[in-house]
Amino acid sequence: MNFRLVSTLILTFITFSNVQANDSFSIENAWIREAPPTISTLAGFMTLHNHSDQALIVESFTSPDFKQIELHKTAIDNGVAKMQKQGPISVPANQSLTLEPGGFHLMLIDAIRPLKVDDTTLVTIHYNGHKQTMTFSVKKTTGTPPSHHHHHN
Ligand SMILES: [Cu+2]
Repeated sequence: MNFRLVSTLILTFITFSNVQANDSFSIENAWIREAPPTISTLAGFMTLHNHSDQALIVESFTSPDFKQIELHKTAIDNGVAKMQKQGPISVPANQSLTLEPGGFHLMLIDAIRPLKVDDTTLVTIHYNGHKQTMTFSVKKTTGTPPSHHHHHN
């Protein structure tokens, strides 16, 4: 059986358990925080598991539904949450990186179509000179409101 077909079958199967994987890494709980329709820049989260024996260098992200995607990190500076754009990040061999509210997140900039709760979007992860497309689901906001997630350059 051809390798591409096998990976497609595996990917299709595990999407239902909320884990998506390829030979190098898997992602778990890939979600985008719902925002009011007037807000076109959204925050995305996931846990990235590198289950290979080499560093996973995540270079960039793209999606057909957003003009641009950046990797950000929220840090508290003098009591104020500020987001900093990150360059390519390295997840060491057999380690994980969690993107979660208050820490690392994807900044999905300028949505091309409105996304509501339960909608999904495809995000392509560019890593180690390869790419892998994963599905993110839009979920309701939990915890702190996304007030600091306005558009910024
Ligand atoms: Cu951000």
